[in-house]
Amino acid sequence: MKILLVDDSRTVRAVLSRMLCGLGHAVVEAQDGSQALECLGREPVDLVLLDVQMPRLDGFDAVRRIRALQNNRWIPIIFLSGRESDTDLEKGILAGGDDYLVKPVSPVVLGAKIRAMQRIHDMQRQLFELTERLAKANQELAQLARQDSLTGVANRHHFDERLAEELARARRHRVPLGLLLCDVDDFKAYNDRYGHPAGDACLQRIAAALASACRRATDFVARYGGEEFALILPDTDAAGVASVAEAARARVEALGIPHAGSRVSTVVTVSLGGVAVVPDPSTTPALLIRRADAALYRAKLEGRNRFAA
Ligand code: GH3
Ligand code: MG
Ligand code: MG
Ligand code: MG
Repeated sequence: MKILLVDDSRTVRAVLSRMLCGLGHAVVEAQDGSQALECLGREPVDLVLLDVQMPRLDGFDAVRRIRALQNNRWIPIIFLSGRESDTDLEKGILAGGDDYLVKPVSPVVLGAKIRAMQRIHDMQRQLFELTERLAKANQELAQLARQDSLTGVANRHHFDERLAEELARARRHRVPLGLLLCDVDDFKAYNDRYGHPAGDACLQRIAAALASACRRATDFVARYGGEEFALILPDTDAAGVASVAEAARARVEALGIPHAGSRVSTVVTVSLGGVAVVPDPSTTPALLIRRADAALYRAKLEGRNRFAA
């Protein structure tokens, strides 16, 4: 352990320092409370041995200042006092010390007391590391909970959250909000012919193609359902929605995934329905989805592999 030894007597420091080194610890010395504080600000130590009677800042005041200085990181502090006094012992503990020994102290007692503190200190470190790992795991979990596990794009839950947020933002700033719904054409036939695992792989490539069709960092792709995707396009008017839709359609087609069972092409294609609105107070997420879905239905009716608004 790295121990900060605080005592105004040079002789005492010399004796204790030798004792601590003999016990296998590294020692940093300070001759009063303010020097101790300076030292703690400069370098981290694992334990403080603190004299009580010292000029300027005494041990009791020093301990209060040390505790105030450390926000939530505990460091063991043992008083090494010249006075055997129950009142001082109580005062020292109340001020924030962890133990109170009387000088002269035997190496055996000092070693054992340090060992006890070391145990708590280690436990604290483990707890700290565990807390950090837990926080990181929680973050990862939160991320996973918003992600579609097959395609890696946002899931339905995340989509619902984002759509509500973007709708509120568009209303506040009186700017248009675009929404696209995208459905794979004749996908049942694709699964039937190539198998479900190939269908899954196909969905993964389509998700990536849709993401690559988004030009702005604020555009947002989600898996809306089985073989349906949704794109939220903030600050995008009808012309912008049509242009992203065409880019998305073209990119999926350009993947060139063979689809012999398709009624409209030789490769996998998608149909898209879109809407763009400057929302007013009556515009709800459900209304936007309903309108995009109606447009998607028209795109299907009009022959698939196309966009309708
Ligand atoms: P349409 O052009 O009218 O959209 O025809 P479709 O065959 O795509 O429409 P339908 O809704 O009848 O079929 C959707 C298919 O998508 C059926 C379902 O098995 C498949 N599907 C949904 N989710 C998944 C998935 O996660 N993986 C795979 N492989 N297939 C899926
Ligand atoms: Mg002293
Ligand atoms: Mg569908
Ligand atoms: Mg479909």
